[in-house]
Amino acid sequence: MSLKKTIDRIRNLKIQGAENVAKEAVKSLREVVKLSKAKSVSGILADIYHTKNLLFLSRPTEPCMRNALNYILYDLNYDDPIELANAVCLKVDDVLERFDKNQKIIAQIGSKKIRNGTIVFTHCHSSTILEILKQAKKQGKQFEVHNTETRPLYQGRITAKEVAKLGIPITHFVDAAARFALKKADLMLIGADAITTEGKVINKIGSELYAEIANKYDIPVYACTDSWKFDVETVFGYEEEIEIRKGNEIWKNPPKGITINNFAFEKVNPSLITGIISELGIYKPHIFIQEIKANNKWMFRKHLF
Ligand code: RUB
Repeated sequence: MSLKKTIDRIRNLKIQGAENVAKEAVKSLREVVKLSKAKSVSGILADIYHTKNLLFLSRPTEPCMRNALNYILYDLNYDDPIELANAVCLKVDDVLERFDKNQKIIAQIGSKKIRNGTIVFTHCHSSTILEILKQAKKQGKQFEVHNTETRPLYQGRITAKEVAKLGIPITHFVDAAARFALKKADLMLIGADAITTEGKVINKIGSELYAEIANKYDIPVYACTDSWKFDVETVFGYEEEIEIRKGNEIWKNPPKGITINNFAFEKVNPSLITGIISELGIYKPHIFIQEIKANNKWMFRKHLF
């Protein structure tokens, strides 16, 4: 797929979910490097940095994509243009393998939270949550899923279809009925788009509201995520309103005089989160941040920003 097409598809949410966005972005960088007409190291690097900047802008709320691209760019010290291009392609393969491997680890850990008879509540569409459910099913567990439609773009329908395809019973609720969906649930599992430096989980709008309801009913809440969702740049602060999308996603032609707020994401307070499940294990949000810092030192290199 061309870089332009990938960028359009990320912007229009045809490619959605943090890990899918990151994977498609790195594949796109590989394509640019393979097709680059540059004959010198500086020429290829210029193509790489230009591509990276365009991809960063395609969905600025996705640190997983930024981390994946930064990882590829970090320590690229080559004098030969062919060696440089090959190194980028190998690093892309590394990153793709890493995401798949980590999702399998997260699925192993997360599936332990599901027992026979468990009702899992989830919101939006997360490839990580899907992998956990798939793993629990593979282990022969009999359980059910409750999920929300996730207006305005109905990513919950993607989840519902994929869960049903796995042969797991699923009950689908409108967003406003989440209290009913949660009341009978035993476990809330959500994905994450970002983890802030304060340990807040950023995920689809509604996530904090549902976590509050889950807390009220003593239902454990786990955010399930690759550690590369950590957003180093929150060091510089993250606005309260994250990714405000076009109003016409909610109401195509509203009468004059109506303001539409279409917030795509929200922060979930760490106090509402029982644990963050990642490839590093299960940790309370503040410990998770310490683990990320210890395991991903390259992320903190200033030149990457
Ligand atoms: C998707 C969403 C997902 C996270 C995690 O929002 O909020 O829960 O991205 O997904 P959108 P994954 O549809 O707006 O991208 O676990 O696949 O990374």
